[in-house]
Amino acid sequence: MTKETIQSFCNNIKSKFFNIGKILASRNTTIIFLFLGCVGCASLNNTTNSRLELIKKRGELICGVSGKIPGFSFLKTNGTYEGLDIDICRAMAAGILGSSEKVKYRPLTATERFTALKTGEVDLLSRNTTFNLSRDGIGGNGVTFAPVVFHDGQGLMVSKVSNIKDLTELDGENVCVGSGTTTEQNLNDAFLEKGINYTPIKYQDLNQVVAGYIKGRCIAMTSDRSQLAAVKSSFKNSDDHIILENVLSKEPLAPASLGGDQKLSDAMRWVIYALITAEEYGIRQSNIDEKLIEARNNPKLVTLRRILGVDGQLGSKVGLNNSFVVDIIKSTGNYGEIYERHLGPESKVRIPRGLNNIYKKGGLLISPPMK
Ligand SMILES: N[C@@H](CCC(=O)N[C@@H](CS)C(=O)NCC(=O)O)C(=O)O
Repeated sequence: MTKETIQSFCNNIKSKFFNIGKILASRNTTIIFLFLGCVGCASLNNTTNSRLELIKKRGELICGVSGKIPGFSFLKTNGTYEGLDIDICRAMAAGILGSSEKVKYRPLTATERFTALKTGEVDLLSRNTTFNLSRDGIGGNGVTFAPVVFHDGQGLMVSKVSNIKDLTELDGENVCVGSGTTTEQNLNDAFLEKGINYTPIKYQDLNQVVAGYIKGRCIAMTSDRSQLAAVKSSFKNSDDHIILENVLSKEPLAPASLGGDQKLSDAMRWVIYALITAEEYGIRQSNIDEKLIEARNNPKLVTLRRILGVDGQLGSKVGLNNSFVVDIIKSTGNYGEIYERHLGPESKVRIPRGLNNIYKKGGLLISPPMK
């Protein structure tokens, strides 16, 4: 194109826009305002467009879970789910919708989970999912993690008769592992670093890993230690198996939502923090009504009043009802109560709280201030 043709092309465009402007102005100036208004609407939509609104409109939360891990998420014979991950879904529903009953559970394999988030099949994952850089980053899976709900580590289980006491004794052996997991990668890293040769026998889900191990396809099975404890507890001859002392990795398990949705991730984050804060302040399912009366009657109880939504309107700042902490605690109890129910000494799985205690009791669970 010559300089002249570019010039005449530009003039042409300019005059066309000028003419359209004139026509619009002469016909009806309100059209211009409507047009500008719509531009405003579009950008407003972009900022309010969140899965959180969709969940509220639908009146139901769709939670992606495993469904196969006793103590975490397990489908009972009566068709209902139970476990720590399930109670996290129930707490989310109580916080977002005011009722812990408004949840639908979608069982997902490890490989299916991130696709299910991406396609919108589920609103969030509460599925023994390890928080790591590759999953968090936009260049990776691009999900947003809520605070960690269970600090785990990878382990190995062997039968007692194998006489294996340490992972170095697994040289030249087969190890059963689930694919699409951090477990697969950690196994490779840990064994490579120690110069141990092994053959991974890969399966799609936990049940298959266990079946492979029981059938003797491998001498050891590896997974998060919580899953190994859950599996071990489900064996009739539980004492015939041991979980080795070796911890191969850090596996901080956290709920996750699709990245780039601040409204939903804010809401999820503060539901988890509400569970932890409530434990810190001794707010329990059994005393929540008393605590609420106490807070309402005593203006000096500023912290309690804020947490329970008597003052401060904290919930509305993260897209939740101001009574969200009360709604959650009435439904599930605090984090400690959830833990005791599914993993405590009276439960079937029984995992000592250790790192999963609140910081005041030597654990890693801490909530930023609710203020
Ligand atoms: N925390 C690890 C592993 C979690 C995991 O999904 N493990 C496998 C078992 S090896 C699994 O699918 N477990 C539950 C199931 O089978 O539904 C991760 O996030 O990758």
